[in-house]
Amino acid sequence: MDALFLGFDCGTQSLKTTIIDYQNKKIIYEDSVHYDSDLPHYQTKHGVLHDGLSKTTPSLLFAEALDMAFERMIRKGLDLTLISAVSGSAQQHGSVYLNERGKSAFKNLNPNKSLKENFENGFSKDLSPIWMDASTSQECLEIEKAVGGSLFALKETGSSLFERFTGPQIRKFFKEEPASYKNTGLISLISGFMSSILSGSISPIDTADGSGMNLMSIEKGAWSKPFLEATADHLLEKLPPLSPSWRIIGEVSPYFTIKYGLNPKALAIIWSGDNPDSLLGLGIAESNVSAISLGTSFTYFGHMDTFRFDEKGEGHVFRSPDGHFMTLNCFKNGALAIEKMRSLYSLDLKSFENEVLKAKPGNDGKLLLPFFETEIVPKVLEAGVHRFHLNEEDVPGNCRALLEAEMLSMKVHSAWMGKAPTLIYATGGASKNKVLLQIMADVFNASVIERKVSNSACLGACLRAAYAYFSLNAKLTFKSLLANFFENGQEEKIVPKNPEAYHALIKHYADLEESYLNDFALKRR
Ligand code: XUL
Repeated sequence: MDALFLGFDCGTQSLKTTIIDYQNKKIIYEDSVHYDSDLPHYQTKHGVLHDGLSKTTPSLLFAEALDMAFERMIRKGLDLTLISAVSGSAQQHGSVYLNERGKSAFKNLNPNKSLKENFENGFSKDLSPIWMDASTSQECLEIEKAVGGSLFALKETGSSLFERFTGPQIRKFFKEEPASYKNTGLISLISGFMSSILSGSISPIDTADGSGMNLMSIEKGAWSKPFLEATADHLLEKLPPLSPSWRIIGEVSPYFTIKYGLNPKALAIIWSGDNPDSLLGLGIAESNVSAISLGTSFTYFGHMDTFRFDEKGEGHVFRSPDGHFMTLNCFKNGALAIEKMRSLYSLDLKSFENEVLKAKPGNDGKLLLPFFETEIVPKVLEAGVHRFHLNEEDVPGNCRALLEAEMLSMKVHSAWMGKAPTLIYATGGASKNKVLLQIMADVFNASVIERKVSNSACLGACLRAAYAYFSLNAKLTFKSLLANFFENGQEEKIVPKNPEAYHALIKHYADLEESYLNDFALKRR
């Protein structure tokens, strides 16, 4: 019998479900529960309750969405006795706060009630702060000061202090609602909460998602004493343990077997974060392969065998779900900037690509800094497009300069990782733009393959579940697991054609960006 694996992705706006048939390399089911439209009583907007800088989602919503996802599988006639293992991904950083009642609910889930009823009155804080929250600047400063500076934070946790990270969020709760903090029996990530429901026990937090908390020693994969102490009193008592991302927690909770006919022998695998799982879902478990997600913003995913960090603190280093390390750099001026450039010259996508092709690779040294919007990497606080040796009237020059700048910036800001990729998987809407992919191949001097994966986080969760399941009986590597599932070698490969056109330009771009940022910093003094 073929083994089927069930994976979820508890995202910002929806809970997605995927089932894969691993042996036949097939996704056999995909669905999503949309929080705003399917669970309107929580009154979320795009999955979120907005209150100034504070961005939250009711924790009960996640539990209710899980029931709904199972109800839909049953309605579609799926036979859940065929599932061998279950796991999931969740939006990173978001936290769930349970009181003693909620903490003990996992092992006694009553199948005659809904998950919502099982967890009612089970929270010491009803709202989960999520990754969009930016209300903890003060707490970031306090923690940074207490531990001795941002360089130590980078070395110890893989990231400097960020508002959306869980530690600063916990500190804010501890300071503002001390009595509720005291009544908290368990603080988990959204991934840990969901994993606890599915396994019917208190699930550990996996070290990949745990890396997004500013609480974990990234090299040791263990809670960091100085960070625990700097964050809140008695924090260790309230946190679950940490564990690798392939941990089998046990068999699934009887709640799901009795209520939905899920295979009682199905294994509940620890959940992880959406970005770590996306790395697997894109097929990456080795350091010479990277992925670039070309969405509204562009995200660079890198894999590292050993821990390194970016001294500038622009990106993040997480544990990867295969036990190594990964990096994530988000560039806001991605497809959004291309759209703005197209509207500046009234070009549809095809004519934009034609304009780019009129100028030659390297653009005769014409460059632009593409900050149509403020930027995350590098940190740019004021929007503005800046041209060098380039006139605004030069349409081909501007169109090419934008795509080259986007790729040059990624190259420059991933250089700290040490090892350059020889293969890049391009994914997301703009990966259809073959002109952009050719520039990517040339700038990185790497082959580029378009990866058509609709939900890499869900797929990554299924693949992690498959790894844990198969590892019970055979010695397996993530690399071989991924190679068996993805039809590697069948896809069209874009190879570098003009890498030499960018050798000098990479340095020019880096110098230009640095001098622009220095000037800007001087002006603001
Ligand atoms: C990563 C981050 C987001 C969320 C989105 O650091 O904040 O990508 O994981 O779900």
